Amino acid sequence: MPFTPSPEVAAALAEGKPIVALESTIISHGLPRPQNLEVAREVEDIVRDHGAVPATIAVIDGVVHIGLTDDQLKAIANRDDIAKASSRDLAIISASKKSAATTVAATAHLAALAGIRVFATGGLGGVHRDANETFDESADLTALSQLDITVVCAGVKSILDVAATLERLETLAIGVVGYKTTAFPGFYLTDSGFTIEHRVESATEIAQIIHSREALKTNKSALVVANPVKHEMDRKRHDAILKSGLAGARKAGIVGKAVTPFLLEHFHTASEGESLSVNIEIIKSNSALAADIAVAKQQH
Ligand code: PSU
Ligand code: MN
Repeated sequence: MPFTPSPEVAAALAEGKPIVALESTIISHGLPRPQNLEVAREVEDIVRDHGAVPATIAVIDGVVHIGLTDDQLKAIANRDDIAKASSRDLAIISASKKSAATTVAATAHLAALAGIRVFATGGLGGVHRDANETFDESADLTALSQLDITVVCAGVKSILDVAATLERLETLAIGVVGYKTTAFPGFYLTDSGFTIEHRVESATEIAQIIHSREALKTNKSALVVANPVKHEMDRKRHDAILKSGLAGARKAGIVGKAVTPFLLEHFHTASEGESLSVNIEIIKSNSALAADIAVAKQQH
């Protein structure tokens, strides 16, 4: 096997039990210490409480782990040598026996490799606001255009160009449904100002869509379930922090994969924790819904 499942995940794979993949970049590069470890543990418990098995994915000392022990979760949360790996980095990190947290792109790739079809994250990567100059578009989008997986997220991060990202999702044949909404969520904000065509009301309905994707063979690309956060950030504050963050990133010459962690960290500091608690609520709520979908999918 090209990966090492945790005992819990190995048993679930063997018995065909519902499993939810969880990404680790959020833990290493998206949330500050010590909350990152607390949240990583809580999210796994939420998945278990909803009847599914959590599979947090990461590469540690060259080994691809699908499902982490508590010591491995600690390593991802606290070690200083944890890189941020997208799909293109996986083989390089693994062959050189290094360690990395996995982005949405890399986590989705490894989850699909292990046969896990439901995945929870915070917010997807997408097209950055100045992409016409920088060409900065997250590899999350291209990865999801090639994988049979359902990703639960709070839309795309509000630091991005949401309109452009929605256009790219359409081009890449990545399906989008709104969970109890037709307003596309904006991560920290409940409504990004853009509409989605398809609204779903329940995990069962999403499970039916997953089966229909398989029957119609439109499952070569991912399905995005957009789940809006209930308690959004103060909008004025959000917009002001975003503006100063974008200017700060430009001034500091932040480029490439450092952009997203820089902006998230700026939000958490400048909002004095408001964005952090919204981010945590997002991850928890998405994990609960992903578990419900994984369970409903098994019952059909
Ligand atoms: N959602 C969060 N926090 C995060 C991320 C998502 O709430 O840190 C991460 C995901 O791993 C996603 C990555 O894949 O940000 C996108 O990074 P980039 O824009 O460099 O592709
Ligand atoms: Mn990027």
